[in-house]
Amino acid sequence: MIDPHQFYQILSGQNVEFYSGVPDSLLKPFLSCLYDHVEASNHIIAANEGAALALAAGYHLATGKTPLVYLQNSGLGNLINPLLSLTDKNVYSIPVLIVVGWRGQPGLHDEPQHITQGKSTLDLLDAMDMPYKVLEDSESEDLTTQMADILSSIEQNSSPHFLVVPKGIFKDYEMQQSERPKYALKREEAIKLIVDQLGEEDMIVSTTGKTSRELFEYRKELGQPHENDFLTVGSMGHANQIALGIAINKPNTTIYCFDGDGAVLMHMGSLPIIGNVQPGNFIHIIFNNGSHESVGGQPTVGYNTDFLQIAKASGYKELRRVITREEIVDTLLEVKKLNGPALIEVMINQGARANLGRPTTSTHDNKRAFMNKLRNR
Ligand SMILES: Cc1ncc(C[n+]2csc(CCOP(=O)(O)OP(=O)(O)O)c2C)c(N)n1
Repeated sequence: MIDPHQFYQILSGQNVEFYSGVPDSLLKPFLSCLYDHVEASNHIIAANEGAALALAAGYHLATGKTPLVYLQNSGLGNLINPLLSLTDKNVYSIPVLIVVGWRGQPGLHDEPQHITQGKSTLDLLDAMDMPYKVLEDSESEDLTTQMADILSSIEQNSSPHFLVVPKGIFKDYEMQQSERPKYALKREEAIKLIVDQLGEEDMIVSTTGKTSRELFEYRKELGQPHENDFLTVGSMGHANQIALGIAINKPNTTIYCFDGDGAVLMHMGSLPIIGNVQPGNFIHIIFNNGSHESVGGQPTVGYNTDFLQIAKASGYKELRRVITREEIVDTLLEVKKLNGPALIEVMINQGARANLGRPTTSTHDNKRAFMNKLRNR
């Protein structure tokens, strides 16, 4: 296995000094190491993968140097626009090393949202005429030579080059800087409290990552079916627009969107769309733990972002920020009687159970049950 600190030292020894990306669980050891060793102005966790590449392009324009962009292969869709219309050799020809975590690699078991993405990752790179190398477990000397070859080819061609990282390549890395709890609850406790306040007719669209997993497990614990919940297992950042599409077309049903701060930041332009459509039956709940908790806890700018002011300026009608159990319960009971769109920001700590499971029903069953429940309303 590759020591992430050694990998970082190899890169910095070859003048890679600027890093930007959206975190991925497969890259977690390397990203934790960057978080510990790179000063904040040279490591920017971006809103989405395309934004990370644009930031990196700006760095190159300002310095002439080669930046590194990192992402999970789920983020290739967000990356491709600036990849092909900004950094591509036929446009501005910007040198950049792009490190991609390879979820859903053929032959390895993974969740449904990673299957097609994983199968087509290398084909997509081929189709876009992008040079790539699949990172192999190598000794440090070997790795130094490999990275030197890749970086010199990037500089010679002045264009992007991918490094695809399979599962389990990096050794563990213990992050030195760790978050201290600031708030009363973790996400799972807050989700349980909120679900307890909802009625049999209320429907939920939950965001990507552990939010959906915790919601699924809570229904199981309660002995309830999963038919009220649409679990957005992939498509990070889009849960609130799925919820909006439902809210517009089922005006007699209250639609709750359980969102994450990282997910909202990823496609924040969606908030003014909700505010302008003005669905009275839409209650948007952001679980703000200031991090991409589901993929390793890398920080977002969530704790420093005033989501309430943004939602207000976007046209939301009701705005609440809650921290304690009592505030959550009282606010839910109050807001469900009002006309939306409403935003409730739940300020929470990082953290999740180590034994948290994954949905055991299929995505197809989830969709069918959810649609059946909505029918005839
Ligand atoms: C487009 C895209 N980029 C990255 C990922 C990997 N990913 C899955 S969950 C997640 C973090 C989500 O953060 P947030 O919305 O704040 O929720 P939290 O995990 O903190 O509850 C990331 C980065 C993804 N699934 N899709």
